[in-house]
Amino acid sequence: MKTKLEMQRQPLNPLTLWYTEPASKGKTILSPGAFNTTEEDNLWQQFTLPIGNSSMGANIYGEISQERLTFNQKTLWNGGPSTRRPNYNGGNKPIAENGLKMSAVYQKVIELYQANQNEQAAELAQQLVGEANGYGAYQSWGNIYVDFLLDESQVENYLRSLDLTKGLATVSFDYQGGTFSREYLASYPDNVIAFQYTAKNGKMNFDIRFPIHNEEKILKKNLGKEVSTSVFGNNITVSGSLQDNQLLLNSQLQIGETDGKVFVKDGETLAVREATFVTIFVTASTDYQNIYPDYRTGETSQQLNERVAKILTAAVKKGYQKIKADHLKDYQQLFERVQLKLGQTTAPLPTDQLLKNYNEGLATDAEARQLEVLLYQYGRYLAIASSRKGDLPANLQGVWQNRVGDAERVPWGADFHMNVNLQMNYWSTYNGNLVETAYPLIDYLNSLVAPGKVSAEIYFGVTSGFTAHTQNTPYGFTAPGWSFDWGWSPAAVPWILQNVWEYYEYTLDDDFLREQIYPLLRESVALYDQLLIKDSKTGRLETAPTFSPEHGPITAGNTYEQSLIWQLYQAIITGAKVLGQDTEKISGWQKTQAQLRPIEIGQDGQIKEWYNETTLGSLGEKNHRHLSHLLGLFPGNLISIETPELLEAAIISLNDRGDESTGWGMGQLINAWARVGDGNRGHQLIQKLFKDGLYPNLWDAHPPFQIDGNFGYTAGVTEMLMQSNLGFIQLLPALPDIWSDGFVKGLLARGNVEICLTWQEKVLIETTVKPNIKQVVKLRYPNLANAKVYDDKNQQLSFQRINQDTISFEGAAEHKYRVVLKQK
Ligand code: FUC
Repeated sequence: MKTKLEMQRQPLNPLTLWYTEPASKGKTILSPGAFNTTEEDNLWQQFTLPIGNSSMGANIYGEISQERLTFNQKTLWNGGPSTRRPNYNGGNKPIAENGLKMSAVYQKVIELYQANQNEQAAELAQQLVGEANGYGAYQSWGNIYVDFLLDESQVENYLRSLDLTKGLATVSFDYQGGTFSREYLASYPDNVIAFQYTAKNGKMNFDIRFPIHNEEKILKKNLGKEVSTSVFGNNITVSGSLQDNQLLLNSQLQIGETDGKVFVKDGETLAVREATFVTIFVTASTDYQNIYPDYRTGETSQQLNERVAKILTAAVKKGYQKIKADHLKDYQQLFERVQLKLGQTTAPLPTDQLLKNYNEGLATDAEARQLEVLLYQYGRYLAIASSRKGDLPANLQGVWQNRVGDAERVPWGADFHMNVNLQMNYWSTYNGNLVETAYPLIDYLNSLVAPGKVSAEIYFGVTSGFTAHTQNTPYGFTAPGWSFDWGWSPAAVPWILQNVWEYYEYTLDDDFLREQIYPLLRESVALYDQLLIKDSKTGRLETAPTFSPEHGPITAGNTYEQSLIWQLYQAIITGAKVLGQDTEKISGWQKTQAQLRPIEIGQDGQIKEWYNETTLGSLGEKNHRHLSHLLGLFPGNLISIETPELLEAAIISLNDRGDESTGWGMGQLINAWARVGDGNRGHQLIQKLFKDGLYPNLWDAHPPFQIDGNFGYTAGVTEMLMQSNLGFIQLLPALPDIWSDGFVKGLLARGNVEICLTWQEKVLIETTVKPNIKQVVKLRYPNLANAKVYDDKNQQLSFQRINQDTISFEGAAEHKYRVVLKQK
């Protein structure tokens, strides 16, 4: 295959991922990862390009002769209620292995801790587990194959791309004097995946199939699908159910406008002949509904079929061009809010080559910046493509998943992991100015309350409040896993509620707070009001048993839980004051919060992860990937530039953890170092992430592929440029030397304030501030008191000087204020 790309093509938009070979020709880098990752899985995770509208996803291989797309629909999950599991109860196990009621085990553990019998308490705590039966896993739906019988040796100028400015994937090449182009999009407004194929100076002949994914002898385990395919007219319909839980599924593919001949080739295949243009539409759904305890819409297979057919018919009628126009409008109004310029170029290099050059130190500065900006915006693209209103949140792989089977084949079941991963998926949501993509998370959390109350009652013996732990699913699995060592993590709920609370912090939407957020906080606080116990030595409040995610000893109280519980009370106290609700409870909550055991500094000056830790390394593992004791630094605000002693200790702890980690671990480190204010260290970690945690398609590698690191990176870059967690907005708080000149537009700060920054030679020149709501805006930057502030009419505005670095002024809604530090 010859490529004359540089000569023939226009320079591509710098926010495009592009390649000069189909995915199957890619040379894999990094290790494939665990979970029996096959060579095929590895190619998929490293080279295919994802499109998605949140509820559906597809990965495009861009093959010449046999085009292939893997297809997903986010609700296609095994597990949960099933005729095979009439007693499915969210994984909860009312009676422990030792024959005691679970809540009695919990009580006994507390008593043992209070009697200082710590070892016995920790041993007994191991009984606090749930059961795996019914956990399930997210299932790949199937593949779409388009068989063009082409002689690949005659192809020239091959290009495969994903344009982040438009949310469009393309494949194009020249063949025997003609040019063949394929364009793919996933539309949120029309709920379809749409293809447009065109041929110039040539004709297209192909067969198209949509087989469901049922490989790997899954049928024997009853983890497969039972489906039938009907091909009629210009439509392929696959309908049936999952063997494991009888979830109904229905997917339909239809050929729309074309000048070619369309006919049914066989019971699985449609044929298209002699076409110069063809449009194809795909949509799918299941009878899943996120309502406890049945999790089904109640539809019959026929009704589901009608619902899916209706969406498809409307799309075909609307046509590709209108669907594309509406897709662009919908996508771009979100994507275009943020612009980042770090001096990047538009390199004439495919993305895999650019990444290679970056990692080998061969990229020019401008090329390196191009890749950094591309990855930044890719995180925003992936959020829009995997998390829209009306849907489940982005799972461990967003919406993209190519495997079938149980959680031994599907990495971690591609579930909702709440001991860091689901949180990280939403770290870049708000400051990246994509608040709309948070709705699925907030809805999902609300859906965990009903099953989570059952878990709270079974495990803690309480009658109010809800809980959930490390892992959960769309079927209300809220039990603590099936092994304490990774499963137990009740503080996962206060932690994820921090992401939910941030919705309010960033939007200041009181109505939304009242209806969607405050009731959730209340349910969580109701639990902690009952769980907190007094530590006999310090007289402080703590919970037991506690476990720092996947690390170290089981103890009564640890920094992870204490920091998160503190944050939870902080949120409810603020929320109650804003809404004027529960005012009689506020002082009690304040008292509780003040009595929580605080963060402690150890003998080496480190933040202690456990209260019985002495020196660094006296407990736990060296370089453990979880930074659970530093959540007060990021995403919390218990450790900050305003608590210099704790900050110093956090730096010691961060250095002790080191820079080697999994993809998401490096993502978290970037954010943590940004909060420290060390931009150069942040950039060092960015380079590490590019080298050890990124595939050629710029997906994050655990390995295998896990999407959290993508979002973690995007959040981290924003935190380097702007932070707003301390009651004021810090401008360029952690700028690396290498980003000496730049511009960023549209970051969102807490308080619903949009920020635009211009800097040169590492010095802030000008800031534009646009409050979306009237408020006092507080800004911080070295010597900001020397700045001049101008309003919309270019009139100089007087401001309050809080100190030499901090100023504030009254901002009117939707007005723009320019803060000028230095003349350009
Ligand atoms: C957490 C991490 C693992 C992995 C899994 C999905 O449990 O400790 O590294 O990312 O989530």
